[in-house]
Amino acid sequence: MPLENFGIIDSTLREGEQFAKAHFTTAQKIELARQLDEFGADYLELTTPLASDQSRADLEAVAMLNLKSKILTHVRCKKEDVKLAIESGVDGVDILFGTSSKLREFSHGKSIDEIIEEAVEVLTYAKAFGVEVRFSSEDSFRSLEGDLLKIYKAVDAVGIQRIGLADTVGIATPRQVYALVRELKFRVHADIEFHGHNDTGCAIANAFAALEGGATFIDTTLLGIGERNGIASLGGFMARMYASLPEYVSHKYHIAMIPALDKLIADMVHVDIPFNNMLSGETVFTHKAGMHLKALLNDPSTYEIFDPAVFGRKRELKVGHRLTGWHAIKHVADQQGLHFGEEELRRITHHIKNKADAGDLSEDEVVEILRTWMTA
Ligand code: HCA
Ligand code: CU
Repeated sequence: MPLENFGIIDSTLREGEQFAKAHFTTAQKIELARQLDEFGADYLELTTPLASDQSRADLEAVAMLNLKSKILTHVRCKKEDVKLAIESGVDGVDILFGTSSKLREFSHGKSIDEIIEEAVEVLTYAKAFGVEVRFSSEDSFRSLEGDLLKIYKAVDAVGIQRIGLADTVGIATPRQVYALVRELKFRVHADIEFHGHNDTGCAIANAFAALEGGATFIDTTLLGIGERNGIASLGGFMARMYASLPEYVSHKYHIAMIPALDKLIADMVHVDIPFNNMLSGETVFTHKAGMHLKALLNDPSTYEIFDPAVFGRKRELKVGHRLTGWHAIKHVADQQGLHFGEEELRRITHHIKNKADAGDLSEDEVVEILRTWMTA
């Protein structure tokens, strides 16, 4: 399956609002919508207008911005929800129904045939308004495959735009996602969307596997915020896709915006960007071990799949520690205009390693050692 032609449905303003620490003001929602639009998100999904009066007003305000990103809202499979969504001015509705045995037993108590009957009725109703319609089965990966396929075939026959698979509890593995999407791809005409939670750290891998299986839309949020530990992050997913399809991704999306977008959301929800966060984490372009530094100084692609400059970041070399090597020390010395022979550099490096056994040295301290050595 070709991976090109995938699109982003960013749900920072819906799934992201379900993050424990999120509470967006109207101004923040507008700011996020504008920034995500500038980034190039194909769709933005917002909280249902039924959530609260302010949610409804905010949805209307964002829908009125006339962004390039299409505006979706996420509603229950009910006509009154669809009606209110459409009155709010959205381009499409994302309709959700729980299909797993757990949700059927403990949440809405409906049989598969009842789900199909209601879904077909509501989807037909929504479609008649001329908006885009998506149907998704909550907790798809703990639903029986036969049930899912039966439901999807029935809703596909209505002629909707997208069918969604949701790994609501983050239990799916990449192989399972690939297999289910592929199976579905043979049976439905609608585009396939994947929404995956990150409870076991598989959200991005699962999203990628969904695309390999033939899905074309992936749900993301900034920094991955959402229920519990969230879903696939926009930045992480872009890192994955840029590694696979650099031209397509950099042409379609403003990937240089990712670190700033991550910072924007981190500030809004009062968290730090995790140190290891793809593309925007503090240490993700920092290299340390002597062997890495040596090769990297010859050619950065030895230990980097991305040029940090593409994301407005800088490569950092950490040299003042016991894992350092003489090539790295030579690099620092050369930058200072201090030139030593190899034997001497090896002795200096040995000295620095000994000192650093007691704790890392700053670059200034390394420079100081080099200067003193020169004049000694
Ligand atoms: C929710 C559930 C959901 C829906 C996903 C979807 C999930 O919080 O309402 O509509 O595709 O993870 O199942 O986010
Ligand atoms: Cu979710």
